[in-house]
Amino acid sequence: MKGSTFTMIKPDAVSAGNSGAIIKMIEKSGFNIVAVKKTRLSQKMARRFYAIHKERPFYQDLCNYMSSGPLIAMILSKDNAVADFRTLIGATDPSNAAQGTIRQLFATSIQANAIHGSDSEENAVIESGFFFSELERY
Ligand code: FUP
Repeated sequence: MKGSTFTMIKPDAVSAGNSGAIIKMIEKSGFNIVAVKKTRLSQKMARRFYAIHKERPFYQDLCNYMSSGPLIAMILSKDNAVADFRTLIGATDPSNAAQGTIRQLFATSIQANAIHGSDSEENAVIESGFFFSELERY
């Protein structure tokens, strides 16, 4: 069954000029881009997006970083989209990311890790709603 997931190409990858190469990998892996938007998060939006991490020591740094420059938000569709996309991006810490994954190729640290991928179908819907209205999605 076709599923969907949500991704952001993070500020480090956008500012390094890697967004084209990353989108090419995503498309070559069989994902269809349903919606795309280049935008910048305010500090307030970053805090809301990562609210699940608000008790973690890295929360404030993460919010500062995620609001530091433009990012590219996308909704992607594919069979088994959430799990397959997590495989394509690799582990959170690029030093643990498998060879050939997006984070192994493009991430520079655990914080500046190039790309986000939703961890469940439910969060994919919530996160997509953060950036896209129903009209933009369909
Ligand atoms: P992931 O699902 O792989 O994006 O990872 P998490 O949901 O665990 O973490 C979300 C983001 O918090 C990461 F992408 C980067 C940041 N983070 C840190 O900055 N430091 C950490 O120790 C862990 C995560």
